Amino acid sequence: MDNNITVPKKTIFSGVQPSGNLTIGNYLGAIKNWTTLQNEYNCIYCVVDMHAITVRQVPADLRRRTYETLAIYIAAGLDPEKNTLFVQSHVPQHAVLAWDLGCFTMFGELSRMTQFKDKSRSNADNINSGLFTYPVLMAADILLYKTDLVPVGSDQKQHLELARDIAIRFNSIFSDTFTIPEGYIPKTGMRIMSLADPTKKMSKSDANPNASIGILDSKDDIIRKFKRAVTDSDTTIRYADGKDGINNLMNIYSCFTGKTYGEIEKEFDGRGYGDFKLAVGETVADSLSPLKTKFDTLMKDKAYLEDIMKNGAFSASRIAERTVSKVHKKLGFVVKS
Ligand code: AQP
Repeated sequence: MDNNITVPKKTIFSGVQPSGNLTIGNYLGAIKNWTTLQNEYNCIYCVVDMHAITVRQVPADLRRRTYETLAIYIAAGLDPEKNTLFVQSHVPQHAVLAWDLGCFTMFGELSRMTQFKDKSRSNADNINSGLFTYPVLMAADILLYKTDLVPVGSDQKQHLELARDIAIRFNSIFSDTFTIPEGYIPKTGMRIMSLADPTKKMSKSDANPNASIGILDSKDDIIRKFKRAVTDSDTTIRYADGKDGINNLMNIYSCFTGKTYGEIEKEFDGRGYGDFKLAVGETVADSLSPLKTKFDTLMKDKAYLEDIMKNGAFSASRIAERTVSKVHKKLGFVVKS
């Protein structure tokens, strides 16, 4: 029996838009889970700046947040030696493949995307075609790297399903080209909701600063925002239908402490919402504190961050170029001599 057979690691791809101050939704729904995957998988994590411009950005803020997002990845525990970390616009094949895939994506499919509908409502003065074709660029991001698994929050499930449909469609027309990606959606932290309206997801671009908890918020701000979190008029801390605000706080508390809902209910038996909100605020702030310290150190060393961006883009480009040239051959494009 041959004991030297090594099974190639599966590839994981994911990213966050530098479109605002990253929230605990981005942390619990995405980044925190990525850190548990880096030893077992071939991980590629991108700062998706091209996605961010589907909504108007202030250029200086976008630039700063791109550095910050990369620094948060590393501060959260992603080792640049083990993961490919890069900035999307540094690998132009993302845009090239997005164009190709757009020609295999139906208008009706994009019209059904709930994020497009939500963002059109919140950006009524700027419903640009990039906002509409956002899922095609996301499909290109994923399919460029032969991605097996995509760890995203449940809010991105619909986009991931579309990426799979596009890949299956392309493969069935042109023979096997793309790996069909699977979702890797965490059981806990799946969907962190807004503190101002717990029926809506927490978003970094929410205009109301009290609706979200930023990963880099100060302890005082975190506690203050949790104290103001919208809850119901009941007084007992229990997870139940119709208690969206408390359910959300229990989910957040559970993600940071590892406690089950039953354990949380027991811990706060006979105590009021005020006590519970304070405990959630303190726990979240204390848990994020080491990340913030590391982030501050990293942000003082731009050259280090730029080095990581450069190395990451180099590794990513090598794979992306191969995929694009394969796709172009299949499409019938003349290969550049
Ligand atoms: N509230 C959330 N709960 C769980 N997961 C979430 N994610 C985002 N919000 C939540 C996950 O974070 C990853 C990166 O998201 P993104 O930046 O690419 O886009 P998004 O989903 O649109 O995130 P935001 O914060 O809502 O950004 P804006 O406000 O700019 O649109 C994804 O894996 C997502 O699932």
